[in-house]
Amino acid sequence: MLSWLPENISTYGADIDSVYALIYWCVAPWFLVTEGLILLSLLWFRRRPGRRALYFRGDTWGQLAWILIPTAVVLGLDFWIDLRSAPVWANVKQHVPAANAFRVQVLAKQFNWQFTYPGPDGVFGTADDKQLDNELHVPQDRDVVFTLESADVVHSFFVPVLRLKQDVLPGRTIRGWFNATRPGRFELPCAELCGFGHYTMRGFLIVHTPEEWDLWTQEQWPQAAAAPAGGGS
Ligand SMILES: [Cu+2]
Repeated sequence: MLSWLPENISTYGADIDSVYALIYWCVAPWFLVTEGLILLSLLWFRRRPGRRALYFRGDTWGQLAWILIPTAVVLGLDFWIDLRSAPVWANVKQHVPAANAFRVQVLAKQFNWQFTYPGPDGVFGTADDKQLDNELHVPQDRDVVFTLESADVVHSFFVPVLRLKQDVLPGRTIRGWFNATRPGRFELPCAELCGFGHYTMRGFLIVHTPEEWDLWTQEQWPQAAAAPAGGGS
């Protein structure tokens, strides 16, 4: 079921997929039934000699039932989806990340992603900040808190394997979080048509195991390598 979805490597991805599946199973049978009825009606009630079309005013309960019952079913399914998706949405939007969360700033611009890392002191706007284009390095199994800003137009921060997509709006700072559960290198495209070079606006999320993470931070901040391992938070 839904096997065409990309792999999921985020802590909240399975919940989002379950909402997808619920919507899929609500919509797919309904689609087949309605399209089937339309096709059947086309054949069954097609024009034939001596057969006149009838006009239904819909003023008997028997006729109204054709409208009211499907409406009730659709509303019921809608509320079911709302009920199931509200806690998932709340977790993605209102989760308070762990105290040891890794923080990174994202600046979207025509046409690349610029990531700013706070360095070993964990504070932005200091001398050990580091900027990388199109490479978002994060530790595995740790909350990552990011802020999204745009230097020009609307972009969209999209990481399919995290089930994460968020528009980036000029003039606003939008906060988000994720927690990646598997190491690897994953695509991070811009999902909003943002200009002529939109198709080239593509970065990568690189999730490191704890050992790789220590190595990577030592490479990036060799002057801090003497400090306790696991820095860069
Ligand atoms: Cu873009």
